[in-house]
Amino acid sequence: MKNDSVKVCFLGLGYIGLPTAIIAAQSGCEVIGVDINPDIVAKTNAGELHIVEPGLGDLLRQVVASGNLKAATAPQEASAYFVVVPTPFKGNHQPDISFVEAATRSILPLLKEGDLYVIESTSPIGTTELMADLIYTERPELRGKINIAYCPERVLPGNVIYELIHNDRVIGGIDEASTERAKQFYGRFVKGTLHGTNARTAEMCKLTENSSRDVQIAFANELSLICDRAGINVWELIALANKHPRVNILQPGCGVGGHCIAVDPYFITAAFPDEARLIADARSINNYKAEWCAEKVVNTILRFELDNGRKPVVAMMGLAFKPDIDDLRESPAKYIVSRVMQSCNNAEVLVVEPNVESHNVYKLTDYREAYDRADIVVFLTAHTPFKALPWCDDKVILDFCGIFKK
Ligand code: SAJ
Repeated sequence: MKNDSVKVCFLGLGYIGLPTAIIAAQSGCEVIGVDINPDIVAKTNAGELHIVEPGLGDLLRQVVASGNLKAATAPQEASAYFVVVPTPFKGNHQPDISFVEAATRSILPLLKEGDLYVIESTSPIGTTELMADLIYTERPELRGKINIAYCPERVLPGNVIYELIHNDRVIGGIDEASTERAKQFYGRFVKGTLHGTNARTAEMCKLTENSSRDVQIAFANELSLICDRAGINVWELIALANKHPRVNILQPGCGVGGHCIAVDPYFITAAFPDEARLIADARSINNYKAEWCAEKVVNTILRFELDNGRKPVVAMMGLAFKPDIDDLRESPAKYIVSRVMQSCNNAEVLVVEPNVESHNVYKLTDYREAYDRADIVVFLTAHTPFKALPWCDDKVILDFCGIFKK
């Protein structure tokens, strides 16, 4: 890591912006972290992490104490600006780049010759060129005098510090000088290889990575539906098929959640509806899998009541969108729990999520107590502690995420 100081401004202190700002500060940059939320700014300046990420709290305290990271609600003049704000989609699955645009507009008065401007937010193809047009329209004297690039993040929540430093990065400038300039910056703290390309390819590369995973998960989910009808254990089937040297099938689950894989493919399908058929089908299959799981639970509850003449106790195991995290956003497990709660007043439903202390809608039950009491156990998220629970022949077990596999 180089120690020569450079002043940089990160716009957005969320799940990606904050860790990247911290790592940049640790590499010797003087970092201004900007967020429109004053609570996030206050917490960050107090050295308190507002997200859950192993190991990051200590690093934050170090860079705040050293003075290398300061948070603010408005941007300040710097020599490099990084846009790391959310890009959600609107009701019709059209991407919403209004936060990227607002962040870009906020630095327009500060930009000067020689500056670097980088978008990290997942963005539809053409966003970097669009923002370049915006900058040059408002500040025509800067045309050709600043560097503009797109560099998507690729880190996995839970392993962010390691991946920020060690993952390869794809860096696409609007021209070669911009690519080189951005590569120089990321070279301060990235140990992975920095791959240069153009902005459109870099934008599409990010969308491709997450769409590829979505398509592969959809294949596993489709197999799980077929196997359910065919009376085949899908976990055993996939394990056996994966013994082939060139087959590597992912795992089925109760749907795809989070704010990346369940979102990014729509940035392709919205722009290329005629061509992106497989990508669109994968989205439908993964969305349908959550519906299918909810229906299966509701039907199992009805059958139990018919067979036993009483309401069952049902344990819904897991609310997070993937194993061993506390993140419940866009979680198919949470969706299934709400569907079952709405449809079934003929059951006592116990909701379990060992990674969070409390929930504003559901009263949470300890996972062991819920498992002991339940007539019907529904595994939604493959949290590690669930795997130590004993198999019980006298319970109906709906294992949507492969806790017991055999
Ligand atoms: N899932 C399955 N079966 C699997 C793997 C995952 O059903 O075999 C489900 C998970 O349960 C979860 C969803 O997919 O609901 C997404 O989880 P994930 O672990 O696949 O991905 P994310 O959303 O945590 O992070 C992804 C990563 N992208 C890829 O692996 C291509 C990460 O590298 C990106 O940085 C991140 O999206 C992002 O920010 O875009």
